[in-house]
Amino acid sequence: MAQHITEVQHWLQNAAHIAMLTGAGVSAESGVPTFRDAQTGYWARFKPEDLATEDAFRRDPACVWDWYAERRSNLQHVQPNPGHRAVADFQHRHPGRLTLITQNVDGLHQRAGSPGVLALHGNIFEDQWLDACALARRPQDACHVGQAEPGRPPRCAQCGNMVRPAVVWFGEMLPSAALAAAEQAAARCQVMLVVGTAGVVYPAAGLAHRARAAGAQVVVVNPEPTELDEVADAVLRGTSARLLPLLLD
Ligand code: BJW
Repeated sequence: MAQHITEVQHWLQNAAHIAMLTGAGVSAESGVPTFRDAQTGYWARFKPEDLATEDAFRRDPACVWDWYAERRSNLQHVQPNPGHRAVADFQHRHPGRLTLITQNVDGLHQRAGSPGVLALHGNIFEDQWLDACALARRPQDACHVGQAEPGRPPRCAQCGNMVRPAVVWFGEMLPSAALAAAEQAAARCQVMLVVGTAGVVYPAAGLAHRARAAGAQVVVVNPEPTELDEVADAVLRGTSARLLPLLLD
């Protein structure tokens, strides 16, 4: 392992461009639950098809809204950890050298100070219309979230449409600009760090395959085995709060 770390540090030192794909594990040491941990993960307690699909929201908007409201509220009390901070520090010391791609919606990378985060699965603190708004004229027009009433998610104060969290649910397209930029970074990097993700959700996980196919060294950082270990040139078993400060020193 120590030898592996030294080798990966060497790859990173020599890489003109690094891409990093992060997942829920990066925020675990901040106290944010992951999705697939067998004991504490969200999907150990809830079914994804009841909470993370558009169908689920249309069936029971209050239940889905409340779940997101609780997660938003819990996130107010957590802080970025040394893993998030090591990435942000590296990006500030080496401007433009590391493209940060995250599946996380928790905003912790941004709060740690990372610039230009490519948030593939959206942002839990933002809202969007459930259906297209007839009053919106430009794509950047935002909805005006009204007051939530007990048992009912809020509606847009302007057009009356239902409002939902601006995250990417199963079966939905990822934000096209962020995905295109992530694919470009995967295709041009010399090293891709895959940190704190089980590597089972696509198209995000496909970025590691893409980087490998383009000749990059792929490095998995995770305390547990992942679906992407077989694509990796090196697998570092450990937590991100411990290993990222060592790798990105
Ligand atoms: C630590 C740690 C520590 C713990 N340090 N590590 C190709 C093949 C098969 C299926 C598909 C495919 N292409 C598309 C699909 C379908 C689907 C999919 O991937 N399904 C698979 C699950 C089977 N994908 C989609 O639907 C995507 N959309 C799409 O493809 O659109 C195209 C299209 C649309 C319509 C028609 C046709 C095409 C959208 C996926 C959206 C995922 N959304 C969620 C919810 C977001 C909102 C929310 O937060 O509520 O995103 S699901 C959930 O999983 C969340 C996460 O971002 C995502 C990934 O999870 P992640 O980050 O890997 O977390 P965990 O919990 O799984 O893993 C944590 C890891 O951390 C573990 O490995 C731990 O060991 C580790 N760890 N402590 C470091 N301290």
